Amino acid sequence: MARPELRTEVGIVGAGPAGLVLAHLLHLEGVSSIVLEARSRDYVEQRVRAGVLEQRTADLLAATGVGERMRREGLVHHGIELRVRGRGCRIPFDELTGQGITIYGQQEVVKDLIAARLAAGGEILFGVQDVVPSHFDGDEPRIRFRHDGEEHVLRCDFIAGCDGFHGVCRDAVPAGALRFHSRHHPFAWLGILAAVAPSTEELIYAWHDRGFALHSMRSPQLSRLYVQCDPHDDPNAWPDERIWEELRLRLGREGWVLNEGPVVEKGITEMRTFVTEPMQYGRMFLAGDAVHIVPPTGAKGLNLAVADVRVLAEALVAHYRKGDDSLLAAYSDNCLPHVWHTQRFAWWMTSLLHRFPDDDGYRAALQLAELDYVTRSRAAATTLAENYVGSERVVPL
Ligand code: RFL
Ligand code: PHB
Repeated sequence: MARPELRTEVGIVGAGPAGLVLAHLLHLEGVSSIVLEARSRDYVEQRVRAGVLEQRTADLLAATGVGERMRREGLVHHGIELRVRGRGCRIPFDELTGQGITIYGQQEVVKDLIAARLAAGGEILFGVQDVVPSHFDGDEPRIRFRHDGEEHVLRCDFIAGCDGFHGVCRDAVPAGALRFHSRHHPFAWLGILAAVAPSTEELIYAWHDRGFALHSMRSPQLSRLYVQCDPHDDPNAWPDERIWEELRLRLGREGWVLNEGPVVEKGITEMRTFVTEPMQYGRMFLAGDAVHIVPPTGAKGLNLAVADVRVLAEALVAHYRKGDDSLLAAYSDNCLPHVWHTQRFAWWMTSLLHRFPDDDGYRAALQLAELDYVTRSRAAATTLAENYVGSERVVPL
């Protein structure tokens, strides 16, 4: 039996960083929304993903009242180390750019945003099924879905498709209206979360003959580490001892000891590059991983999702406050320059640091020369630093 219809101004699909930040920003400006999320609250609050917040992202969370725990528990870093065949070189972000990054798990950001939305009386429906957005080519978009075994229809003025790469909103747009750019990389990351104090104060990105490795962290008691692996590898082929051995080899530096401890989470992440153009169709606006994926080497996905929804929130607020739809019409054009700049940086970091299976030695030699240049030249180091910490949003020329 169909239940009474629900109504809101902006129907948001997905309670990841994009959907939750959008709902929060709209609420602060008096625009109503309902968030529909396929997973349970517990699941989205435990999903281990990103860890690096650009200064702009951290500043936005703080300025909009959801940064209190991040300020207390987040780790502010002022640089990273590039470690090449056992030699380390620090890229001092603060000295080169005056900015830093904050290490704070994506799931912590998600927890803080959910708590803030619910405390403010916001509606997030978890565990919804069979979400079908429709009628967004006209003035009365709808989202059909099932919740607790009942059919519902959410009527709204606009739909925000924030449902990630595997969501339904992008695919609901008529065939041919969007263009896709997609690349698969010939490697993947095996990531672990280990209950042990990090062996480093700042992140270490390592180039090694055996492949890339990354030492990150989540807290003074929790290390997050990655090794480059084959995209077809079975995680079972990577028992803990093999992972630690690769990490010791790839991250190794004389006099430096890698702390090892119980592995509490393990997973393989494929490396994908993906961009959708345009990012809108009628009254459907797509944001975050639903429209673009960057390989994780530049630590940008979450930050890019937040950058999109800032533009979208401003455009929706202009519609409701001033009856001005010009920013909505220009949403995609206003986002894409920043999306492509971010793609370029993530591609550059990825190409610089990974071993390519078909390399006959030429690519590795170029990578080593480039890494040498980045560590010798202040200009080259600044290029890395200013992209990593995240510039102001790149706007159309
Ligand atoms: P999300 O986080 O995927 O959220 C989408 C939400 O939509 C829900 N959903 C649906 N809901 C209703 N109906 C449906 N049909 C639905 N289909 C899906 C999903 O359950 C989910 O809750 O996308 P969003 O919000 O765009 O956020 C993007 C980020 O999650 C992503 O870009 C980052 O995690 C990428 N990333 C990193 N980004 C950074 O900025 N810094 C990093 O250090 C960083 N490290 C990483 C990363 C991603 C990684 N993995 C696992 C892909 C490290 C890794 C290993
Ligand atoms: C992480 O902490 O999970 C992390 C850090 C840096 C990256 C990617 C992931 O480039």
